[in-house]
Amino acid sequence: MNKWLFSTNHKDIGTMYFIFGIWAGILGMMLSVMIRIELTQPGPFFNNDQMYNVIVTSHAFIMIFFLVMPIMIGGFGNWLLPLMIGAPDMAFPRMNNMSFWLLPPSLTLLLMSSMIEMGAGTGWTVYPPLASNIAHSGSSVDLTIFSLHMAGISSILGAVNFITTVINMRPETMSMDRVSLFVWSVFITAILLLLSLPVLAGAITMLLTDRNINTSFFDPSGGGDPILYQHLFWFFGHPEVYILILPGFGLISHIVTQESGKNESFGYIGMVYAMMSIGLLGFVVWAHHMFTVGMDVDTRAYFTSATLIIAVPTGIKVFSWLATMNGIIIKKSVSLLWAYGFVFLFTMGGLTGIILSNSSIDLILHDTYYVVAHFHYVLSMGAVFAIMAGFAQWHPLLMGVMMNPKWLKIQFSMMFLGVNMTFFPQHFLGLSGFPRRYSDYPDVYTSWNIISSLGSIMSLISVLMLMYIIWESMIAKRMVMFNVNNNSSIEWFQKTPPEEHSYLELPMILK
Ligand code: HAS
Ligand code: CU
Repeated sequence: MNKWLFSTNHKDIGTMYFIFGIWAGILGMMLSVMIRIELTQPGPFFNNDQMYNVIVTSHAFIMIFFLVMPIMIGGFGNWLLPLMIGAPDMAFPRMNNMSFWLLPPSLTLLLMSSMIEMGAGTGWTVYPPLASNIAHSGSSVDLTIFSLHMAGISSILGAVNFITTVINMRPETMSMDRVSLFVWSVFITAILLLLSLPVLAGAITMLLTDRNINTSFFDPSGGGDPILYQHLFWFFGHPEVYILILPGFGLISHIVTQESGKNESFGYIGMVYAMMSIGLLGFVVWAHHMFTVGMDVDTRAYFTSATLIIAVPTGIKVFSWLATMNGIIIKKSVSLLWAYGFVFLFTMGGLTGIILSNSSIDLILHDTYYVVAHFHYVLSMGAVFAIMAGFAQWHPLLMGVMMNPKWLKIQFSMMFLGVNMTFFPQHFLGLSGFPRRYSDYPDVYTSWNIISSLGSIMSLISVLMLMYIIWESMIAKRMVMFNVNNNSSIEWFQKTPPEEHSYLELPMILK
């Protein structure tokens, strides 16, 4: 009880983040299956459009705030960052506990919001006037706002903790140009969180007072402006998408370097500056999400150009990963397979982002499935593939046992096919005008929607298979051992190792 509820240990808290994130991930996945069921064929299935929108909204919130962020920053960050900089724990261990325990009540509020009244069918952007009393009376949206407040507090405390840990807890000899790229990525992510979340908090609090105490920040009839909300939201929202991917960049850099048997990543300093530029530029491109609000042409030109520039540092990262892999004898370790998949598919998603950033094209594509395809390539195949790569890489450290590598490769192949089958056709749907957040459509869109839904079933089966593989690894107890004779190798054994004394149990050496 004390070990978990009152834990101040970075590994235990990291483990709790993993369990929480996986649980939330299953929930988010079930919601996505419901979305695909509704869209498998034209005509109503659930026959409740508000409920469909509530499902879409919860799916997005859960995947962003309760799956990707907790696992990447809370799970991998807590577990690996102190180990990588040689610190005994995080800088503020009790605050670390609070960061974690704010999340379960936050998720509970979100779930409660969809059980009462009409639910929050606002999309994760919660734009007024849809999110105002006029279209969402009752308290669902208020509970969603409180949920975001709590998740935001959790993340801000976590960000302060990571920044302080990286600055203050390194050994004196470890200068910042020696720390792992994963440490850099979490450090930069934490700064983005610290600067962007308060703006979201401000925006949703203004919405809360508009809804409940008659202010009119976003209500034109009282002199307010709904576009103001969009600016505030996307000033947070765009940095947020880099918050979701930067720790993944760090995981991938670490895995690619290690599994390629190289001593350091190609262009280490370039990688650091690329992440800093992505973080910085991420704050000056927000209005590429609002090209359709009626901006003047100069503003559109600025936001298009600024957005395009992000392809440069991101290109530096992609080409540096490729250069790091260059010349190796291709080794099909599971984590490297996920990393290959990441580099390929994230780049695809990045390129559709470049297309969307052209404001005149975006006037056509905004709010279509093309956007949905774009962000699922960078998230479902970028962020989630990075998580999978990290999990395959560090599972023996986290759990002390080994998963079945052959089954993991089958699982990778199924997931790779599944997500591409789900999201590639969504580009075609978007290009032919299929709008996002609609529960029904004319016949002409049927074929690609069927293929997309079948793909999602394939991904679902592959995730269930992963759950089975994790369970099997726990009951089969293939021990992972650290070979002391040969410092660089980690080996595993079904029972006991040949020479008892030259092997250490892996979690032991790091505890
Ligand atoms: Fe994005 C919408 C543009 C990266 C996530 N994005 C979203 C949404 C999400 C999201 C969640 O400008 C939907 C939000 C909502 O609910 O409405 N995005 C970009 C651009 C990049 C980008 C330019 N996005 C991400 C990442 C995400 C993410 C990373 C999360 C993990 N995105 C947009 C735009 C919208 C948008 C518009 C609004 C659309 C709308 O209408 O609503 C870049 O950071 C991507 C850079 C990466 C690459 C690939 C590697 C680079 C190489 C270098 C060579 C390439 C060059 C380009 C020189 C570019 C290999 C040449 C161009 C060619 C076509 C060949
Ligand atoms: Cu953006």
